Amino acid sequence: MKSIAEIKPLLESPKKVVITMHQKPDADAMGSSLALYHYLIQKGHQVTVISPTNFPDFLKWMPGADGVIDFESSNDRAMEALKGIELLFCLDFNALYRTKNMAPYLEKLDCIKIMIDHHLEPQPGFDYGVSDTTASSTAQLVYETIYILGDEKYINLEIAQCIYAGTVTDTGSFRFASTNAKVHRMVADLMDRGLKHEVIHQAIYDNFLENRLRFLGHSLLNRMEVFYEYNTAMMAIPYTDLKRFDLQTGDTEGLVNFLLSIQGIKMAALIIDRNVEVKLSFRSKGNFDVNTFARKYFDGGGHFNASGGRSTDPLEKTVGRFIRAVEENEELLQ
Ligand SMILES: [Mn+2]
Repeated sequence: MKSIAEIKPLLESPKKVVITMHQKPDADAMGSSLALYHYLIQKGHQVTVISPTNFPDFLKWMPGADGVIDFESSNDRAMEALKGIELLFCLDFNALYRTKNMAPYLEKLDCIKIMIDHHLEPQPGFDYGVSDTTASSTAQLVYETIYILGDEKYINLEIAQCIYAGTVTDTGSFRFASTNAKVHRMVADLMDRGLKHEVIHQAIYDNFLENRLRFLGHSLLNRMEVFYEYNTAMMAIPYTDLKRFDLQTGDTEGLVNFLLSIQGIKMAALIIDRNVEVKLSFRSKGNFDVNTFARKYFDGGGHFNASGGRSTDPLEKTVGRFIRAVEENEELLQ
């Protein structure tokens, strides 16, 4: 994979471009994609952003979000946008399978593929890109890319808002270890460019419906288990809970972080029965590597301190497997 700096000549003449992200995008996937979109349209390119699936309501305020095509619900429009593209940007993921039903189409595309990402163990198949696992967020990498290309004059308010949204969410509001001085300098630069951070916080964090808080209370009271001997906390959510509280995409976002706030806990797991398959989210503090854990036991991966996995076993069986995996890792969890 050639370095991202080398895409400069490719951007000198107008191109047909698609930007895509991982399925069920979070604020970093959507924020980095839309930041790049607002940059590339100023450079005169014809750009479409495609999400492999639907995305949560709390991302719909983002400038440009109303133009994002959902590959599943607007498949004809997505296929039309992909026709004859010259550049494909893949943001906040590093393996095509992360685009779910879109993956077979992306594999067949005869175009230049560019990755901008911060997850571990990138897959081959990208022509250009940046894969920096020390970056706080993909949004930060988009910001740095614009600087590398010498185009910082294009960083307008729309771009600043999208980059800030991706960074604030992926750093847990600037508290994870990845929040270094560079991140704060970037935010200072965005503020110099007109960013009002409190507007973004309100749009992301003060925008829930009542049912989401009721669900949170129910989950903390009735679904949480703490295994002090393994410094691990877990929450297993049956599908009936998702129905009962009428949860939408994104409503379980951040739930796993509550578990990590318990004194002494080093690993947290959120296990949700999504009906077709069981999804697992892992978080850790310090030196317990949940990327390896997710890869080894649950067909997943991600970052050292944040990862995800999946299981086709029923919820109870998956929980049993999780507990056995934790027991196997007893020493590493001390
Ligand atoms: Mn990210």
